[in-house]
Amino acid sequence: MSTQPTDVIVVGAGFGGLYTIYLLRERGFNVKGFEEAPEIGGCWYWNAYPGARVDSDVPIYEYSKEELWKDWNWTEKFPGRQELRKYFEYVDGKLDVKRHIQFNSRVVDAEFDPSTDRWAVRTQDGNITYSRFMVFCTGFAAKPYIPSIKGLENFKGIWHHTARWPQEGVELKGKRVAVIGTGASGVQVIQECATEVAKLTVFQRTPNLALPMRQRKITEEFQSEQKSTYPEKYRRIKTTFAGFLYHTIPKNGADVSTEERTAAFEELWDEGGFRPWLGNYVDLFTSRITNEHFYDFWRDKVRQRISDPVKQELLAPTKPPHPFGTKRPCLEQEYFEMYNRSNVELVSLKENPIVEITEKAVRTSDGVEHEVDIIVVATGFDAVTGSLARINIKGTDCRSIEEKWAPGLKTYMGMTTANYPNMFFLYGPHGPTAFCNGPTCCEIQSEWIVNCITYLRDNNITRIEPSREAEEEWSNNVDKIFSGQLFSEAKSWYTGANIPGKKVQSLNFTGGLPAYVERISTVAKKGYEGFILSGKRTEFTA
Ligand code: NA7
Repeated sequence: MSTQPTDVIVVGAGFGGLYTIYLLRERGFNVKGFEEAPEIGGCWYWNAYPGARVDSDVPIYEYSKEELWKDWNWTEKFPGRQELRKYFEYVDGKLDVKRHIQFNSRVVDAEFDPSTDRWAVRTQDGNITYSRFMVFCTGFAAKPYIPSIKGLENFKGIWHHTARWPQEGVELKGKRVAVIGTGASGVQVIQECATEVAKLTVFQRTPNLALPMRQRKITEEFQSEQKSTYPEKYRRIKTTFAGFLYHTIPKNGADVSTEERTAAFEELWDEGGFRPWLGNYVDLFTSRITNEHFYDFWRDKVRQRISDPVKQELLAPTKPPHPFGTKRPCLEQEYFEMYNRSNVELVSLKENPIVEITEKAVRTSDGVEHEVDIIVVATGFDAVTGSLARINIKGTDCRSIEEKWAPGLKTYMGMTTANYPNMFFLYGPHGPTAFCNGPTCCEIQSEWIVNCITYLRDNNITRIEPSREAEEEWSNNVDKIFSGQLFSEAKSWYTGANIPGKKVQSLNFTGGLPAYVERISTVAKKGYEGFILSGKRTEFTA
């Protein structure tokens, strides 16, 4: 058992965790990191499934610090997992953060001691570490969701959830493969393996309104030429709705002529990536008219790529399955063309749900036994809150965070929650998380949190927590913005509706990054308005 207290414990070693550790160390704090995985990379370690790739393009899916982009070059506009993992190693070579992290160490519980204003944090090996502050950088997708499908445990072939795919891979070539789920993970697996497997059976519940990735190779020369523009780009992405390099079109799509709208949609489509989603008309998420116009445009584009009319209707239905973009679209590379292959079968679970998995097959309600060798379970995550709720974090009222949030999510600015003093989290509940490029969101929140902890140290304050009123106001604000949008019409991880029994609500701040940054900056400038600060003037260890 460790008794030596530290200043700050950081949980998680992905984008957020590494940057937070680095900033804290540079400010002179004694920092200790815990990471469940044996290596750095966060979600890029865990999601080892075939075809895993980021949906943000170069140069925005990386740190904006010059030391880290100056000599680093990517090979593709949308980098794949292997390259991302090399990038994390490169970052560590520059920032030297690994040495602060204890790997293979899952944090299982944490308890706040009001008599010392410290957290006692226990890892699965039973060791306890004491710390003044705790920062959870556990991401939004740390708790995989595996639905209870009758008989899955009896399957004699190989099956894995995409986020627990073996690091050494699984040979799919020549095999009969089933993919359950067509979210971002399912789509990537499908388009990656369809050309090499003997047979691919896709079990789809809801079609993915996927957008063209427009992937391409990028050379070092090209990137060298571009690098003088990076500082301005990194400044600009923090001013856009979702941390990308484009703003929304500052007009209502519902108000413009059909010709103007179609021309705008064509331009968005040609550019591809997330631009048709996050750089579309400003009323895309609030106006059903604009949303349906774009859905019709998307459907007609996609249908041209699918030869079988039955598959056309299943993959790009006449009527939208949900408003476009209210469930996360993913980026695809010839995903729809894969369904023109004779070895790819599409099973619609809406008509024929899975009733059982037998020793060698997936049986659907029409009695068909789909015999397979491998099942890819691409059914997503208990997202956003699940990453924290799976840890037994006890606050001042002895309730776990899971218990606190069960009736309704409450946070202050998506980084703190009442009754959990000295605890911060980033890229999680009530933050801009689901609508913000990951590294951008992590940098913004991480800098805010480290500035806050520095302020506390410099003012000999040993305890901070949001007031109930501040938490209530922020949470109501999140709900209010959300209620004026179309997001509640989709059953997705954005709202918790993908998990049976989970309360359906907005898990994310959907007001856009500029509004978020404005608010958190104002709170800091006003001496951390909305927080209760108290001090015992105990020394920090640093
Ligand atoms: P997602 O996007 O939550 O997708 C999960 C998929 O699994 C989705 O198609 C679901 O259908 C399907 N699903 C879930 N439960 C079932 C059951 N019981 N039966 C059949 N199909 C099911 O997870 P991903 O891992 O793809 O992506 C998560 C995020 O990670 C992604 O958005 C990126 O930000 C990175 P449904 O749509 O609910 O009908």
